[in-house]
Amino acid sequence: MKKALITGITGQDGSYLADLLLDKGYEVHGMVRRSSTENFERIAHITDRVTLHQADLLDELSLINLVKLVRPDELYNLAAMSFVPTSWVQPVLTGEFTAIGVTRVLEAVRLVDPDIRFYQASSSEMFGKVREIPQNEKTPFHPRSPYGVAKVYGHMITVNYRESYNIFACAGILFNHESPRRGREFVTRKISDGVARIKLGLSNELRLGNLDAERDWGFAGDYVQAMWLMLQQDEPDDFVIGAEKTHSVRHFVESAFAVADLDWQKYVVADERFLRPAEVDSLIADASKAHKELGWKAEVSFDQLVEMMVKADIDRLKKGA
Ligand code: NAP
Ligand code: G4F
Repeated sequence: MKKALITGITGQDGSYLADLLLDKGYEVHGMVRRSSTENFERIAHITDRVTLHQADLLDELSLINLVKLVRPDELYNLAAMSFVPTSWVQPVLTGEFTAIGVTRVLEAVRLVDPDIRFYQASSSEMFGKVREIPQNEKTPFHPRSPYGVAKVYGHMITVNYRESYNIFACAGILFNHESPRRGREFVTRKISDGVARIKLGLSNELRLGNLDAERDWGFAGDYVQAMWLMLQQDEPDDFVIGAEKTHSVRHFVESAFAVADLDWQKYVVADERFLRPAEVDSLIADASKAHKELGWKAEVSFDQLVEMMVKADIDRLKKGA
């Protein structure tokens, strides 16, 4: 039985990846940080099938001890401060988690067992003010937020540990991926939750920022498959993972309100508080390398994703959750 260790198991991707690895027969271990209240909502359905351990991206010794204790075959580093607007409010902490945290995890791998296969959650935010359309593995980076800058560091240190120490380290450059388990502050979930509240009479407006921004959105359940595939290859490498279609936030809004038979223009209010100091205007992936070498492609379409998220939020709110 193969053993996997997931940092960030309580997050959206960590929970889908744990589901996938359990289905594949892995022994799954998850790293969680200490909190005064438990935050296991997304993994509630599998807490009896995974082993959770406390450690923190800020604490090197806790990471070394964790890797020593678990001795995984594969380590998926998904933990990070992942919300772009917060990265302007807490730029130093974002760097500690999302940039230096990657080095701390890699050091734990190098010191304890350099044969552990390592996955780093890199991001399309690294492309930022894009230098070419669509974006592939060779597109230069131009991040537009402290989060994007931190992810560039995490990406390059992963490449560097592969080149310096021959560690099987891969980085997946993932474009935006969403689901009913997405954090409610991210725009897609904010919209699906907002539509559900309006539909059920719990709210009468949805306040949003830049409706013109364009993202390449896919379903998180599809994207964790790509993470696993990267660690099953003969050689470590980096891959762009995306749906290869871009849509504006406005189009997501229109589609989500349409699922609930509502006219979005009656409810959406422009709110400057949600504008960013510097914006990533438009992202679209060229995932041809992943198609060719991993045999991966996005299965869930944009329309299916929007419908899945809106219906899940309506069902959840009807149950009073
Ligand atoms: P998420 O839902 O925000 O989950 C982040 C996870 O990191 C949570 O489990 C969180 O734990 C954990 N974490 C944060 N700081 C930590 C620390 N100091 N020590 C230990 N754990 C810590 O993010 P996601 O959407 O699943 O994304 C997973 C990864 O992929 C992130 O690195 C993100 O930056 C990256 N990424 C995401 C996307 C996307 O579209 N979703 C695209 C590209 C890259 P708590 O539950 O305790 O907060
Ligand atoms: O949903 P978002 O907050 O995601 P963003 O900034 O693209 O980042 C996500 O995807 C990255 C991959 O490219 C990940 F690395 C990162 O961890 C995260 O998962 O915002 C998407 C777009 C932005 O252009 C934003 O300006 O939606 C626009 N937007 C408009 N109104 C809003 C809002 N975003 C949020 N969060 N809230 C709004 O009210």
